[in-house]
Amino acid sequence: MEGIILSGIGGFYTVLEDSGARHTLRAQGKLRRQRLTPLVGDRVVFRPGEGGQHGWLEAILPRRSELIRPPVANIDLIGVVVSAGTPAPDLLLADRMLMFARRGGIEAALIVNKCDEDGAAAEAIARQYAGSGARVFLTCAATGEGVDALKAALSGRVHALGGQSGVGKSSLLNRMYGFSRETGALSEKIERGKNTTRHCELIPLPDGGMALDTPGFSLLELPLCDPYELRFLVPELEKYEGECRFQPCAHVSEPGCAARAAVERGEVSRERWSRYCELFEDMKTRWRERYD
Ligand SMILES: Nc1nc2c(ncn2[C@@H]2O[C@H](COP(=O)(O)OP(=O)(O)OP(=O)(O)O)[C@@H](O)[C@H]2O)c(=O)[nH]1
Ligand SMILES: [Mg+2]
Ligand SMILES: [Zn+2]
Repeated sequence: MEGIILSGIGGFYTVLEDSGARHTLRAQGKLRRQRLTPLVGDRVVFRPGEGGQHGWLEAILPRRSELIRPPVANIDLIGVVVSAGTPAPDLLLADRMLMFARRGGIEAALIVNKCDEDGAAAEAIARQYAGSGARVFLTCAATGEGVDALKAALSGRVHALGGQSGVGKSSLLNRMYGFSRETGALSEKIERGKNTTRHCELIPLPDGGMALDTPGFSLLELPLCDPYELRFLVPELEKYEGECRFQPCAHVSEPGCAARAAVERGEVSRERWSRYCELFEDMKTRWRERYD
């Protein structure tokens, strides 16, 4: 039989069969020995259990896409959620997530939530990302503002919301789809670890799409690569490929850099560019030390 993994908790996977039936499965030892970790969103081949017993997950079908954080397979679109108020937006994290998505060929959207807390900050973030290739949405899960436009863009697609804890991922899903997923104030999450989403969960929607709620995170390291490859993951900079005096040009501090000139003219966001430079320098160090 074939189905899709909706969730995986403590080694037990809930799989939705195409007919609508749900099954509880464990991964066969074969998969573990091959170090194949099933991900939420995976299409799998399985043998159902009998008499109240769990069944066995036998094979993972080829993935259309794959992300590490959040750990999900086969999504069409990742919504990178940041808050315009609290928690203070970690835009370096958002940039890394966008780079991951681009590397994996997954469409990305930037969702600036909690616009009610600081409208001016929300607008400023939106401006930074205007050339990023990600569609930008300004939302307020508390009042519902901007949520319809987001819902329309996600309609019929397999989409995950990811980002820091407390930015309102679960709240946005509740608002868009009438779910009652647990949400909680940041202070509760930090102090008592309460009301936080702990597992990735895929939720089929009536419009044929699927929504994924994922746990918040704050650490994300880009996979090791030649630092000169990073420039292809930043659409604003990639636009100037081949126009710089030196080739290849990292668009960091080279003289005669066309991308850098565009930053000076105000055509490329200076904030986005400086964060890219930071990521480039980090990667340069990791690349140099890769055999240590
Ligand atoms: N003012 C305001 N508060 C919001 C908004 N959206 C969510 N919140 C609140 O922010 C807190 C965190 O929301 P959650 O939906 O739990 O955040 P999350 O991103 O799912 O967090 P994790 O599950 O820990 O990753 C809750 O107290 C929400 O009520 C918003 O647009 N405006
Ligand atoms: Mg949540
Ligand atoms: Zn350049």
